[in-house]
Amino acid sequence: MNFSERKQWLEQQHAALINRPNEAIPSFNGIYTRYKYPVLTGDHAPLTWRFDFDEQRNPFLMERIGIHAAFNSGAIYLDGKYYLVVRVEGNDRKSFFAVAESDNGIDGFRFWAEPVTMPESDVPATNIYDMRLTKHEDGWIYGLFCVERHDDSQPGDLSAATAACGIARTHDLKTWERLPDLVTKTQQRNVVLHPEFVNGKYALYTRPQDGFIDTGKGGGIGWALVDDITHAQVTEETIIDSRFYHTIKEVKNGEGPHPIKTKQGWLHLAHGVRGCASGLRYVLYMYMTALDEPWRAIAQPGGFFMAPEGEEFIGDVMNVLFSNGWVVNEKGEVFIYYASSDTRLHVATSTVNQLVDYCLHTPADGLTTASSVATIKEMVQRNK
Ligand code: M1P
Repeated sequence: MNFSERKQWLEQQHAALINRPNEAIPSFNGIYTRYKYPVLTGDHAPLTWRFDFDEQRNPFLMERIGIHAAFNSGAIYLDGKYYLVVRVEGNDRKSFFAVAESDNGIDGFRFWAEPVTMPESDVPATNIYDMRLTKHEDGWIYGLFCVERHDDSQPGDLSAATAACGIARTHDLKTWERLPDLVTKTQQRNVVLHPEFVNGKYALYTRPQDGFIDTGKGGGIGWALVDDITHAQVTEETIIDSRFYHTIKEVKNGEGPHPIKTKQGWLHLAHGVRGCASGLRYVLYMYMTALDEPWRAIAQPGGFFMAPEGEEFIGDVMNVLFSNGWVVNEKGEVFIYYASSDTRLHVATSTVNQLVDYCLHTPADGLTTASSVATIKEMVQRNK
């Protein structure tokens, strides 16, 4: 193939991928519907990000910048369109944010022409990722994300890192105002802004952690109120969703996107992590909190809501499902954007009514085998 033939071939391949219709997979569990294809992968990244199309500079028309993953995405539904702020990762292991949009939320996602330029805070970051989008009642759209820097207190350890919560806000997903990072006593990842003021304050779901990977004494998902989002500081933090021995969230957990408001309470999506012989296993779970007290749990369905299946097991970091984005449209349909194995992004669809029913009627984890067996037997009895 000469240069122009190869260019045409690349464009055809890319167009076939990004125009591929998605297909619903009939749902056996009746709780949500999975889809055949991921909504985004690294290969969906525009060719102009990856190839220099000048024949003089790139006579072999080789890829100059590799993009290997598109995953953990913030999501927002605005004026009838589905927007994702995607964590895109280059072959150089740097994550960055890029916006993609779709008319129907299940296929046809297109990246905007250029990635997001996120302004730096006072101390520049090495890596930023996992944005949670919140359209807050103060009128701004906030993006809270993880800011990773080398831990310079350990100069001899090249893997020593710190995680903090970066905060930025926008009205159009194009121009971002960067605010100072959240000030907290511990490291933080998976911090999420609640969409409403609570007692006149901004409210955060937090995830205190002693180390960059290890949560240590951090007991689970926390709750904190903040007076001023432009100088956000956590002074008091209460654990509202704890980790437990021999559960899907034994090692750690973290809030997903901000909760969805329903008549019956706030619907929460989170991830839980346990350790096993093959490493850490990340699954998604749900819980519900009271409408007037979003920190008070009213339903804690036992076990995982979604776990890796098929190709979802495989990728850069195996055996991981992670979600930091979901949206609800005016029909009450819920679009859950979940990533598999830190590599690709999928959608699952459900409805607010189904998810509330799931939360209110799935038995809680009784924390022992005896309790699980008794729960099954109760249902068998009722079914007789
Ligand atoms: O690699 C799995 C996930 O690990 C981290 O999540 P957590 O802080 O809960 O362990 C994050 O780096 C996340 O991006 C990643 O998907």
